[in-house]
Amino acid sequence: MTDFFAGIAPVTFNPDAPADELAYRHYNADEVIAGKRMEDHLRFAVAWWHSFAWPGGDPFGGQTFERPWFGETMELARLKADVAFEMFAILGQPYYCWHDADIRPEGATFAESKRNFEEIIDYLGTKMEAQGTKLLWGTANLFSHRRFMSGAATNPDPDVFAWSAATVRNCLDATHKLGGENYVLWGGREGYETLLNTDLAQERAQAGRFLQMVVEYKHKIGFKGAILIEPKPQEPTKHQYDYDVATVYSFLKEFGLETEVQMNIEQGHAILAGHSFEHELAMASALGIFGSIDMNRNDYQSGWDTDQFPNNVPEAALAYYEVLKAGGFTTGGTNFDAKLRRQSLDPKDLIAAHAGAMDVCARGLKAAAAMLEDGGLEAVRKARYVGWQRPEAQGWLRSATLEEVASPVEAGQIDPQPRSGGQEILENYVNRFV
Ligand code: XLS
Ligand code: NI
Ligand code: NI
Repeated sequence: MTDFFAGIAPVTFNPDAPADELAYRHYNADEVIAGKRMEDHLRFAVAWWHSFAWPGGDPFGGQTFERPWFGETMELARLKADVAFEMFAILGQPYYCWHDADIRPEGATFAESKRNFEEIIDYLGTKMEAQGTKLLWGTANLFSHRRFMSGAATNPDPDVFAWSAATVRNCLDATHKLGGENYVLWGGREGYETLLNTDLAQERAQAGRFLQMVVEYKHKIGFKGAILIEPKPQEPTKHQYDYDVATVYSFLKEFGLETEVQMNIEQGHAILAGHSFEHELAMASALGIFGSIDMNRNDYQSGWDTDQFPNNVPEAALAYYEVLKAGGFTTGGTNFDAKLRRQSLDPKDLIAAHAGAMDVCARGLKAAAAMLEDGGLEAVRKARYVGWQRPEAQGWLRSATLEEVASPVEAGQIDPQPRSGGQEILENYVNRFV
């Protein structure tokens, strides 16, 4: 037992807790919403990197956090794990996620990094078993080290492609070993800064082959979890290949992977791409590739990935509305890929951030479930498309030619009459639930 969270009791559901007390005021793990326990709907996960590895730097200043486990030794890596699992015990969330680089010190050689990693994986395995915390997903950090500065799978240098393959293989093995439910690939530096030195077609082909190999390997080792791609339009590179859900889908189609790979959609990335979160969720669901979410928002004024904890209930409600409409999570969940603000120094800030975010999601989920049950939005949506029930209109979508569809118009039988979209009425409707 470390003393990092000394004096902080486990957070429990208590809607009447005094204002200054850490408590869940909305997240009640066992409460049944739309036929399922809240915990099983939301499937919360803590992200190791932001909470335990990030030192609090920004482009103008370095470390603000002073954590006793900072440093590149195995002993400190184990201390970091001890503290992480103490936080999991306080929060009681069922899952967590890691990158290899978050949990193990980098070695001088590939072999040394691998040894460090495998040792820590066993350490985590013991802790997971003792505590019952599960791995939502594992992933490889193929973007921080300078060897990845020009990309991982899309690097002009095939040696970096090979290094990346070896790294993903180890991370997939480890995820499998720990019973992880998904494996994520976020295209960290899979993109480019300038076309002046970039062969875009070559790099896309490399990325496609790489992903095929990952999927082949997943089947070879019998990993039953989902392979998830996490789209992001820019940052760190100016043009990321995995721009948004629609872009990734066309990429998957090109490489024959659209039934093998699903999406991990991050709210902040959706915003960077000029979309709303719910747009990206609805798009993934429409394309049959919805998987999981990273529930961290961006600031609407600054155009980068600020990775803030969610605190906007109406936004969360619209997001979970799409999640529920998509049938809810299967292997996926709600990962807080979110970091504290760099002035939030105290251990208590870490707990408050997660507990508050879980409450925001819980309120969003409850509102979403209530809207679905009420059926108001779905009834209006259905009525709006009712014309397509006409047999003639259905035929147009099946086999009619352009001239056949045109003929009733030519014959003066069709004269479209505009109808109100009723957006404000629907916005008022949503407002009743949030
Ligand atoms: C960065 C991404 C990253 C992924 C995991 O913007 O969100 O944190 O979730 O590599
Ligand atoms: Ni992100
Ligand atoms: Ni993310």
